[in-house]
Amino acid sequence: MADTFSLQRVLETFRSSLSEKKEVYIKYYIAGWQELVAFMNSLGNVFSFISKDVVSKIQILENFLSGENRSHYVTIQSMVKYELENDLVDLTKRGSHPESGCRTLLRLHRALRWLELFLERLRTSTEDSKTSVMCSDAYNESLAQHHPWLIRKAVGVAFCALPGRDTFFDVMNAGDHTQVVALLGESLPLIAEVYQITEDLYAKNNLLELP
Ligand code: 1Q0
Repeated sequence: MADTFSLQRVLETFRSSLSEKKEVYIKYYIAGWQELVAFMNSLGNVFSFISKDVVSKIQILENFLSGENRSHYVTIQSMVKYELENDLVDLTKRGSHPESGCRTLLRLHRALRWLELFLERLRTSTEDSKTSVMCSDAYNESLAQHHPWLIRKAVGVAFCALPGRDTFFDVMNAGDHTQVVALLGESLPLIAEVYQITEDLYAKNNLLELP
């Protein structure tokens, strides 16, 4: 991972995460998240409670990727099959498998929806649009439904500390505004596709509400 964030790299990792058979490689999926965490860290300490949570979830998945059962953790599809067949998922309440790959990835999956909604707002925004508003609208439509009141409050405070739209465009390192908007237009269908494949897989296996 290089020190400066680039939207292009995020795009590339998500592109690499899709196999020919439209399965999702966990390795690249979490690499995409690592890029986003680096970006979030560059925004300041207000966001560290968020990035810490993402980092710990990435770590859980990395441990599976390098552990003795790693051959089952190549794609999200193989992980779901393996964990379900071997009763490795707490399905209704937290029990002996509080940190399964399935429930951990579900948290990132829900956050990916937030990202998709936020980036779509950013793409279609105008000069006087406020990032804090775009962020919180996207949040209320997605992740907020899964968060208790206290976290929603803390997230609301963090949103107020977001830099403005121009800064966002600059840190994406993808050229001038028109180029960023074009790249966003290219990235979003990919992110949406990865999201939808995961969503369908989780829905089919009744995993969307894992504790
Ligand atoms: C740039 C602004 C960042 C705004 C992030 C918005 C989402 C906030 C969510 C914060 C929740 C964090 C506190 C922990 C919550 C956990 O309880 C919760 C559930 O886990 P568990 O184990 O308790 O059941 N965790 C989650 O829901 C995961 C949350 C992940 C949030 C990930 C946000 C990632 C943001 C990335 C940077 C965005 C860059 C945007 C533009 C970049 C251009 C490509």
